[in-house]
Amino acid sequence: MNYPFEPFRIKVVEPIKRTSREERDRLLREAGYNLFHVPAESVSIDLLTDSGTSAMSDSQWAGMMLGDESYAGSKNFYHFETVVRSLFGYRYVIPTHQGRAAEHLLFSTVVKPGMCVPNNIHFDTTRANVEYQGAEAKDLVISEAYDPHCELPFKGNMDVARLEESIEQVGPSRIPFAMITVTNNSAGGQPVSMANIRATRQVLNRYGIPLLFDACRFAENCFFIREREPGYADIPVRDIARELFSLGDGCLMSAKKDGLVNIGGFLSLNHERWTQAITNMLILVEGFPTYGGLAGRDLEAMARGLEEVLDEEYLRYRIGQVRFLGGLLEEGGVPIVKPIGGHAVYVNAKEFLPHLHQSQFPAQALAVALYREYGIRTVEIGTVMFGKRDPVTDEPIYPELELVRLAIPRRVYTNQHLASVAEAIIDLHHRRDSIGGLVMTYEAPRLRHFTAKFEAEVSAGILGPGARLAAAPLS
Ligand code: PLI
Repeated sequence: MNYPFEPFRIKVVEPIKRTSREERDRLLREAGYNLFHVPAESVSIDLLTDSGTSAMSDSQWAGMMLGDESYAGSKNFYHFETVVRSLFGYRYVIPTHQGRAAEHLLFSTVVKPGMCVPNNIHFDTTRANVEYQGAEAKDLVISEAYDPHCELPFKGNMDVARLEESIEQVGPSRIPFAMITVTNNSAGGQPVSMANIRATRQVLNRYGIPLLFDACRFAENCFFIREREPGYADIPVRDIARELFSLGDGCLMSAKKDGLVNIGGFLSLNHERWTQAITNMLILVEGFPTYGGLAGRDLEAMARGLEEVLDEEYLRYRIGQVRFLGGLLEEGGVPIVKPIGGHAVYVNAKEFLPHLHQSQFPAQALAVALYREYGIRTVEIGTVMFGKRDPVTDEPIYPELELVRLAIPRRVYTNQHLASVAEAIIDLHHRRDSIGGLVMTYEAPRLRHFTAKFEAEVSAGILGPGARLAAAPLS
């Protein structure tokens, strides 16, 4: 397997604590089988998220020491503003402490009850923030995105025909803006093509609807455009990004992904009236407009991270590392979503555990078994995260995809770490029949995956799901 050279040397290391299977079994029971409640210290390899988990560069750490912590007019804000304007091209720049704060500010000022916000697929916090305003969050990704086997270069694309149909149905006056999420996190980290964004823009133009990007993983998306879209092979990723954002009216971004920082986000818009309303709300809930809930040093690290992420050698390594893990799993016969995405490999839990029905939370059961057996933490993207109940009949509604996401933090793990992860998952796949289901015993009204609690199904045996598996150390 060809593995790209890491374009950095490691200067600071953090020891990994090893735990026993018995300890992990106890921690799982204490956590109600919810991996968000397992202490990070007791995780060997943490693939829960690529968000806020990046290793910063020496330049970013040096920038942290240059933090200007003035309440108003910090020099780091002006640097940050210049970088964001030059990369994204929009007039106004509003810092926030993370992505969902930007979502809340935008939706609470612009979206009203009864409105509808289309997107290729809304991320969970985006959907929750739209719904919190009494509006509908509509997912309009192409249907192939729901087929884990379908290999398309741009499987995150918007279904432009369905978008137009939806606008006709809902009425343009009830759509304050449409969104495109790059890359499309919820269905496999799949990219969106420039041609699709242009086509989306054309439809929206006909109805006078603005287009905003969820730009969390914009650099990874632009790298895929360079690799896969005809006509872009010789265009620098930075220029591809400029072209992409020129097709929109603004963006919001959790910089905890492609900003290469541990905290931070922003909104950048052309719309003056929206910016005024958002700024007023920002002062109420986040802070003064030149820091937006962050320290000056955080703004500096973010400004530097946004520049670094466009380094093409870094992006080749980044996408290549994710592909390396996906390739090993595929060779080992583990069912994964194809093609392999930008920031994560997604294991298809429906095929990994065909003996479990979605009502038994197969992806959660698989994530639990992976932690119990090997200390690897992953995240469920399936019935726990996206399942709901019919408001009339109270019957459960299951999502089409039942996935376990192995999200790779940026610049954190080596290929040997990932080879060990692959070995563990392949081993678990050989013993998959012994993994039992789960019963949900507590759920919050929104974003239930963060706080849900589970018990092992009685049929899974008194020791819980996966309990019949023999302990196998992570090599
Ligand atoms: O975690 P935040 O609040 O900084 O960002 C929210 C957010 C918005 N959009 C998208 C596409 C995301 O992926 C996202 C956060 N993602 C997380 C936490 C993840 O684990 O994927």
